[in-house]
Amino acid sequence: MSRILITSAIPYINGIKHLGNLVGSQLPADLFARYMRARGNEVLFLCATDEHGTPAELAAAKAEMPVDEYCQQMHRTQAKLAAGFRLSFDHFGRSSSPQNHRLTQYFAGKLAENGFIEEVSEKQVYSHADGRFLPDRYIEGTCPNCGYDKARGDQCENCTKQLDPTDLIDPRSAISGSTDLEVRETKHLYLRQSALKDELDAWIDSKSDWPVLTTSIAKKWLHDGDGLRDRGITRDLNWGIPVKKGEEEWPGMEGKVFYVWFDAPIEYIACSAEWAEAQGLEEADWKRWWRTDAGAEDVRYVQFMGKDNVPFHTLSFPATIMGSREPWKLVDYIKSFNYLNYDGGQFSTSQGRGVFMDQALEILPADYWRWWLLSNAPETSDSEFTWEKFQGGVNKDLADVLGNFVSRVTKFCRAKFGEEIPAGGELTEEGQKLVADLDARLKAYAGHMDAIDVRKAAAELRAIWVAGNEFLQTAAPWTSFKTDPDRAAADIRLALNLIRVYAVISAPFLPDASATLLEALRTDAADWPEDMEKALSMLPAGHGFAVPDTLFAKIQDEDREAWAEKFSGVRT
Ligand code: B3M
Ligand code: ZN
Repeated sequence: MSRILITSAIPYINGIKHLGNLVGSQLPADLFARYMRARGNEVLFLCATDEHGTPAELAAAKAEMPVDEYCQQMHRTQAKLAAGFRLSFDHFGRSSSPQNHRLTQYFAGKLAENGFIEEVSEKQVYSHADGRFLPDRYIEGTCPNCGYDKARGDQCENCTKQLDPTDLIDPRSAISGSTDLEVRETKHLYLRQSALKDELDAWIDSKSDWPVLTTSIAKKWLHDGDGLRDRGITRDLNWGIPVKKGEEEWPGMEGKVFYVWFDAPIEYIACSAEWAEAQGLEEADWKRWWRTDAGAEDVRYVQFMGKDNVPFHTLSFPATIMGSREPWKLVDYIKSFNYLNYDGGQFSTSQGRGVFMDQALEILPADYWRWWLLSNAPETSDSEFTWEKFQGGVNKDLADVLGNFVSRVTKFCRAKFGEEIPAGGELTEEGQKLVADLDARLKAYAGHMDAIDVRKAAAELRAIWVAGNEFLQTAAPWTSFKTDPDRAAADIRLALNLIRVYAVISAPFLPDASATLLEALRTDAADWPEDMEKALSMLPAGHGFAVPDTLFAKIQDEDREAWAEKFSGVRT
């Protein structure tokens, strides 16, 4: 048994997330967490809402609510949707928690103590039309790196380059569109990441097993001239974590808060403190996940995120940890994702384009979405959601293959032998072949899951379902029943047992279907099948079952067309 710490990138508070966000971090993280638990490991799976910064401020203003109330309400909404998608977080925290205030200020203090913070007089953009300093995200312009004309002052969405607002060509206010901007002087704190460059370089070099997507982005910003320049970690905003040096005031920093990207990853740690408190546990209980001097040396820490988040997780956050010169755990493996596109364009929160988590659950249960999204996860390249592909995937894999197998087996048994596992006969030759085939395939499946190769794992799982159908086709118990009912009974006994195995191994993808199947089989034996032959004889003759309702309904053409139409515009 190992101990696995899993974090998903924490979603911004500024509204309900779309399916592209979901498949890029929280959903695959959940898949992995469920799998690791099923394999008997001790798992701590954390996520939270990212509540600071201008996105929160902007969204609250739009909703005409005080920002703290807005965050509280939206946190509840996001938590409810996460539960709807069966995301099995051990804790869903908030980056605005007192725990994160304390830890963020603590890290800033340690970094200052160790000489990794510099106080800099900075030029900041003031907008006359808006009557205020403009935070980075409130400034738009052309990216100096790739020429994209809607780059934001903090990052170019198109080429992922981290930017400062003054880097933008032809800058304008995102609030008013005004170009009447003036640069004024103000003091800010900078994190001296550049002083940690060699350490970061060596650390990333030591991660030879990381996905290419992760290391290529990290290396690019590490070696790309100014990629690792020192970055401002304070902002002139009202909402956020007040700038302090540990528990002490920080002279000259009155009225300023930490930059959202400084405190957001620290929330991974703070979230475990929130979890411990919610569970009535002690400080030592969360520190054993995070401090290598407090029991975390054998923890494997895995992070999930979209590719635009990689620079912050491979450079800025590790720099924060390293610069503390304290034994906090660094990430062991970063699984990053490309983008999922929507029907010929991009999913977009700001433009309301695509399908959002609440809307998805209104039209179909979570398992349908989980399966399609995960089996089409944008791993090696961007992938695309279209209603045709979605309909095709759901109908073929879930209805025609898995659902059909369950239905045929349970209904045939009920008709010929009654609603219990039939007695008689012994493992047939086809049955033996199936056992051997499944044994090999399950190993391949587990290998892909261990490696977090999501699409490959889904493909192997589908192949395992297909193997069941093929067995049924060759064994043809409906034929053998007429001449050799014992033989038919043995094959059906195996097939019914296979449904239990399907329920167990499919649970990380399809938690609800898995529960339905186990209930129909009247068992809670959900141990991972270590020995396939044993696993396939777990339910003995005479064990009762019920024919479950249709596991997965097919998506009809009318539905597909109606949904395509409904989601073709923008959300208001
Ligand atoms: N909230 C961006 C995002 O949701 C950001 C991630 C923070 S992870 C510490 O994609
Ligand atoms: Zn760019």
